[in-house]
Amino acid sequence: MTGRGRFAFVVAALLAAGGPASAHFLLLYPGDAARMPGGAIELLIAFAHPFPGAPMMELEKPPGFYVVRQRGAEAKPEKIDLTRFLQRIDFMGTDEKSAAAYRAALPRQEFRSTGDYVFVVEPAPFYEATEDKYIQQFTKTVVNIGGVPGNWDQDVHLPAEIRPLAKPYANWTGGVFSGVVLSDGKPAPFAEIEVQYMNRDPDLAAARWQGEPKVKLPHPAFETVSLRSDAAGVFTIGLPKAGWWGIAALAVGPETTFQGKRLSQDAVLWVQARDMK
Ligand SMILES: [Cu+2]
Repeated sequence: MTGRGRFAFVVAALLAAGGPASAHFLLLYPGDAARMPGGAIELLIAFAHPFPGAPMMELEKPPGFYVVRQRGAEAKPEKIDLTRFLQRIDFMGTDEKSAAAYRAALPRQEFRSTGDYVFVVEPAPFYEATEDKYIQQFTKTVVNIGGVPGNWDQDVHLPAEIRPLAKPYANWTGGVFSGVVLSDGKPAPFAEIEVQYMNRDPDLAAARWQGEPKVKLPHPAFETVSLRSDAAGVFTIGLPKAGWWGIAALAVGPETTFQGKRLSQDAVLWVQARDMK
């Protein structure tokens, strides 16, 4: 191939693959984050590109899946292991290719009390062949039941973690959201952060994305919003559209190698915005 031909081929191949380093996000999706007591909670755990909805990546059964809950301001937070509820499914991407993911239908009686429930997934490192490295995304989604706040702002002591500076489950569309990127519990200055909007909601029963995309990109650069934390590890993003926003701070964890290859220990936090109406 000529230089130009080869360039065109490489570009086409990269576009077909969704780009070499297109932002990966571990999904920890609970439906609505702010809920009333009594409803069933079902979570989806999948390794995805939430804006385009494809490709889906094969997710190994996560070794860590738990909730840290605080039922009322005076109660002590308690950690409950949830790995026994993990049920393997095949989740279909928007490219009509599916990959292993997990569903967890949680017992109603555990979620009757008001307060905060910080759900956490600690996955095994995932080998990303296109980058010849491992990715391990420590992921949190905070659910509130009944409006009484609890431990939403308390760390769960992950190697890579985002500490919310606002309730992650009570954000208006058009507002801003702030957090602190933590590496082993300490603020991570100038950390690379990627943000993606979940452009379709998952349909858990059908194990695929539902409906049409909610927004159209004006330009490919908008698929992933990129920013850095400041000198104190703090970042702020806007939430211009109702729905779920994934925030990933890349390679902030202390481990940098796994099985002789590079390892990126990322921190992911999911935030839901809801319309004023
Ligand atoms: Cu990717």
